[in-house]
Amino acid sequence: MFNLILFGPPGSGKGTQSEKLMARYHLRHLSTGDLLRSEISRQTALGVEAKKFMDKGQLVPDEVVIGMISTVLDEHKNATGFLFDGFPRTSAQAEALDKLLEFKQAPISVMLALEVSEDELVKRLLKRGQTSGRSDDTNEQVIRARIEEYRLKTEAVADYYRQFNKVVMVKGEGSIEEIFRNLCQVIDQKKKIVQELPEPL
Ligand code: B4P
Repeated sequence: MFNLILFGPPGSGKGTQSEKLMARYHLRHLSTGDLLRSEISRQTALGVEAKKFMDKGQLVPDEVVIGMISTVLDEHKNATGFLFDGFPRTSAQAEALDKLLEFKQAPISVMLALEVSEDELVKRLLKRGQTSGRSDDTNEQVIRARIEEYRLKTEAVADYYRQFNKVVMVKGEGSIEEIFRNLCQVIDQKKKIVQELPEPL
């Protein structure tokens, strides 16, 4: 099983690159942002609660997100690997994910961290806001609050995986194709290493 995390600030290209990576590597895409937006559009109790936080640019509470991920992992027991997009976003989520994956004896293989300047992030998200209908993309104050949440609570998640030597930084500015090629290069290398490892006893 090959599990990877696509990491980076809001607007760094996680959703965009996930679409392409999923098609190439046949991984199951698991985007907490998409899952939460689906709960919102179905007006479930979870969605109503999550919307209050998302509209302000804040992270949704850990217990809500972890419960949601645990359910999806259970629903896809036979997946050949997962691409985690936008999760984990706090150290508590990272620890919970490791525990969930421990049962499957399938730890995270690599975290790919996209690096993009703040000005570029704001520009991209405001542009997406013109067409996406996403309320969290239309207001610059909310966008800046999301970036601030990232700096305060999410950036530390990279440090968590760094202690296991799992983080690879990738430049997230340039053309979408160019960034995709760089991501694929890292994945192909890592996959080769994983395939060469002996099966667990
Ligand atoms: P997410 O849905 O995860 O989305 P995001 O971080 O806003 O953006 P993403 O990084 O995927 O966007 P992309 O760059 O692809 O989160 C939304 C909210 O949900 C969070 O604020 C939070 O409230 C909540 N949430 C989600 N997960 C959570 C969790 N685990 N815990 C708690 N709360 C959680 O796209 C941005 C734009 O850039 C696009 O328009 C794209 O076309 C463009 N773009 C991409 N690559 C480009 C490039 N190379 N050049 C130019 N433009 C590019």
